[in-house]
Amino acid sequence: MPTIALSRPLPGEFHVADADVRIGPERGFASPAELHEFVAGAEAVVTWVSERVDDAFLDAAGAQLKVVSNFAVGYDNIDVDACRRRGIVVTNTPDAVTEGTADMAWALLLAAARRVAEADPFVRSGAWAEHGILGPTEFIGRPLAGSTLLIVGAGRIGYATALRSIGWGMRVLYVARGRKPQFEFAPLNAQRVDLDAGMAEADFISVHVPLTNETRHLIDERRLALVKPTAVLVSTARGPVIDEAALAAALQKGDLFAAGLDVFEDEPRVHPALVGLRNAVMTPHCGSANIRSREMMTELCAANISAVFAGRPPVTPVH
Ligand code: 8YV
Repeated sequence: MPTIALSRPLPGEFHVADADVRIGPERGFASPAELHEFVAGAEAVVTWVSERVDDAFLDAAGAQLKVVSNFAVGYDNIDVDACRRRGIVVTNTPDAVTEGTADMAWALLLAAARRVAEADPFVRSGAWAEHGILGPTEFIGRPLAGSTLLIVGAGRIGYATALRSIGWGMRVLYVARGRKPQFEFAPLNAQRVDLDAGMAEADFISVHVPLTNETRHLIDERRLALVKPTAVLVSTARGPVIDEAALAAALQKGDLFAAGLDVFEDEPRVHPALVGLRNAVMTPHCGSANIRSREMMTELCAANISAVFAGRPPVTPVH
């Protein structure tokens, strides 16, 4: 029987017929060496975004490895070329994460615009009781209705995030390498712009590009200088797409109103300058952490592995 190594326990039903399933610890392995030892001899592995799948991983797993099934839509943790060279199939979990991540983009956007992360400790700590009833100009946030939303990266999650803006009657701009009909037709009627123009025009900016050599520090000091001082920037993509130090400096100077981040350059560490900022709302890379998304991710990983074991094309291969 083939062995499947899940680097962590997964929520929901992971079912692959006639296979032994080996399950790693809830928090993952403390070091790559321990992970490498765990995957040795497996025909399939299910990996987490923080786990690097490179030549050292593949050597440790062994020549019998057929498929790397990443428990994520993003696969910047995987050396896809190294897998291809060895004839190993790589799969990811598109669609499954879409709704959960788009919800998180909105959770951050609303929290940042309406200063929720600042307001909560104000109430909880007793500071409100001490301060007294708020005056009419305190805890003022940014209005959403009728504002302009820029979607950077017009894939599935970008689209689902844009669709949610309809409730606020927002105008949608998008940045993509080519035109995206689904963005330009109803109900979004969005307009494609280049990134610099979009950054300058938007009231809300939501980042959804994958991490590649081209998107590393796509949002850097120069681009942050283009945004309106009233703008809100959120990212549920990958930390290194934004230059975190430059973002912290811009937030500190008031070059933008607020930011909401679910992803960071050196997870689980956060740039120290961000930690003290009251206009930064932060969550611990948990965009897809809603139960339906996570259960679908599990099922998709199992379906991809089952297909490869049966000699069929995987459901969601990474090319
Ligand atoms: C993570 C993600 O997989 O899908 C992605 O690319 O980043 C998330 O869904 C999840 O948070 C586990 O790390």
